[in-house]
Amino acid sequence: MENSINPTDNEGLVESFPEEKWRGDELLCQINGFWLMPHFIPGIKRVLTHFKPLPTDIILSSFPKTGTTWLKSLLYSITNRSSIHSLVQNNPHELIPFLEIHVYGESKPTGLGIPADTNLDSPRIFSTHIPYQLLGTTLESSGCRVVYVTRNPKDTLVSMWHFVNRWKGVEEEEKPWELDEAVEKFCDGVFPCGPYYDHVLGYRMASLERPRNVLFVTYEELKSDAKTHVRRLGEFLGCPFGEDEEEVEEVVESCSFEVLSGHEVNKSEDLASWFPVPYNSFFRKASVGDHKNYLRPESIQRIDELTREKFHKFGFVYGI
Ligand code: PAP
Repeated sequence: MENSINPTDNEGLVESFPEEKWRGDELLCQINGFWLMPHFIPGIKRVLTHFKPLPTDIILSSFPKTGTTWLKSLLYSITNRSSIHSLVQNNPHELIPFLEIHVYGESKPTGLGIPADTNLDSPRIFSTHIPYQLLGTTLESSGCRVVYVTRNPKDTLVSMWHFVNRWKGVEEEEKPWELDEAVEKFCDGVFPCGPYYDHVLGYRMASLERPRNVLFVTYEELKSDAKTHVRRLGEFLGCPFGEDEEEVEEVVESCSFEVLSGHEVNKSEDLASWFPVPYNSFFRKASVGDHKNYLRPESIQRIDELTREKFHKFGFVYGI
């Protein structure tokens, strides 16, 4: 789909898009059917205007809270096997920059800034939460490889709810985000980068149409058989593992929640350099099905109905 953001509208046009409250009085802006956080819109616009991927680039795409941090550590380790120890000193988000934040974000007014300390040897790896419906034209233009990770909608919602309640302003001053409000907004699609279902389907369709360029992986399949999927990622990224299982095991182990969340850098209460949230908020529980400990049966039923309507009806039997 062509994106309808006028390339000359680089700054200050947030007001011209529909707005809606998603958490207390906080607003999201709707662009091409997706609800985006106003703070990130200038960066997103710059990505859509300026970013020209190289054919060798790897783009990790995801809806928030579906496994981005995990996949960052995996993609980094798979493509930089001799530097796997970097994960001990660096939060995965600082090894792989977000396009719309670290590369083209607010602090990079020219839209061309790549942080000097970012490891951007070829292949360059970037991440993004931008929906395929907005970024697809850019991605297709270069033949770069895209890895998309998704996660059960209920676990994604619960993970986001916890995460938002760790944001600096929310934790210290504002009222906590109520879970029922989060459910309501998730189902309405008025959720950062939402609707979740459209985000997932955009990349899923792309992976079906262009399987050599877009790999679709789920959090749950990675959890249940990480070794198989790490091998699959290696093949897809053009750096396959040999017969030796040890290398695969080392990658899986080094990127496991248990190991990663134990590093001082990831246990830190310090605020991340790019967003006012502590580094340790990217590592909470990492379990499949945790929503059952939080969501009311009526909420589960409501989301499951939506999942059937949005996914199952169209042949994607996932998410319940
Ligand atoms: P982001 O979109 O803000 O970057 P993202 O990394 O996608 O967040 O999601 C965080 C979730 O991944 C957390 O899930 P939880 O709230 O259900 O616990 C976090 O615990 C989980 N996570 C982080 N690192 C790993 C890992 N190495 N393995 C598995 N899950 C992980």
